[in-house]
Amino acid sequence: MGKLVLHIGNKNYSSWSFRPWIALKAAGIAFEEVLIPFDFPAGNPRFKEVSPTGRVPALHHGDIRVWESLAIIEYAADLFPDAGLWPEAAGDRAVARAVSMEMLAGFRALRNACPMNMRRPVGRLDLPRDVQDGVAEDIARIETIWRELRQKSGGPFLFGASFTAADAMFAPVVNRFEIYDLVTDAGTLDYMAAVKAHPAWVEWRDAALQESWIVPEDEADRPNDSVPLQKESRGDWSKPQRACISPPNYPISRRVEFGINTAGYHVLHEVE
Ligand SMILES: N[C@@H](CCC(=O)N[C@@H](CS)C(=O)NCC(=O)O)C(=O)O
Repeated sequence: MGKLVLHIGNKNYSSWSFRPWIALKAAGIAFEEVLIPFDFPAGNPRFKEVSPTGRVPALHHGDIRVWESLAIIEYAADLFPDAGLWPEAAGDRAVARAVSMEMLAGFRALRNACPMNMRRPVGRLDLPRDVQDGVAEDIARIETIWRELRQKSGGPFLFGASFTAADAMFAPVVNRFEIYDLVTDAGTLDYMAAVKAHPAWVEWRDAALQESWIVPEDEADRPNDSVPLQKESRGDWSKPQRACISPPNYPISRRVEFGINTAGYHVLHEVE
């Protein structure tokens, strides 16, 4: 069997890349990873070379190209039926696929307002009321899924002792719940702790923390256009991580360097 090559985006931000990556890792399936960073304002043109949608993740296996996170997981499960990507019992497998599909197709309010961000310090967002309501609805449904499945399986993961593809599909939500301080339920926090302790999670997170790219659109705390740019002296930054990029909606004459520090997100410098 030829090697599997998984093309992914930044580990700090790319929630869809994270899903098949952690599913394959946790199942012990060997693959090579190619990281293509989101370091261009209008998306990286290399995404189009590896994926027909111009989006990552994308899996290459010889001549075969598979895009869409869940399709990648299904392809791997076809290749490695004994790897335990899905739960063993047919009924459990059906439910695992159903909740994975819910994740793939839904929870848009949460996904839009609260992007995955492995290095963001924990802190609540000040969201407009209508956005908050949508996010709260998504959180309630996800907590119900997690609670019911773990009650039935005995946990610590959704389908019992092993981390499955369903856990992988929700892994980025664990990060969102944590960094935006969205949940307090003991069972939810217990599930999050189990996922975060998984060696595959730790490996991804540690690599994410080494990255220096800043993607303004994925920084929930970014200043928006109605807020005047906050200029800061570079000297004030004890350990700045910065990238010379501009959001796509900024006129080219207002190219800016962005930076992030423990207090959050700031514009460092405006480039003429
Ligand atoms: N439904 C797709 C979503 C893929 C997706 O939106 N990927 C993002 C990264 S997390 C992307 O490639 N964005 C680049 C762009 O939109 O230019 C999947 O499940 O794989």
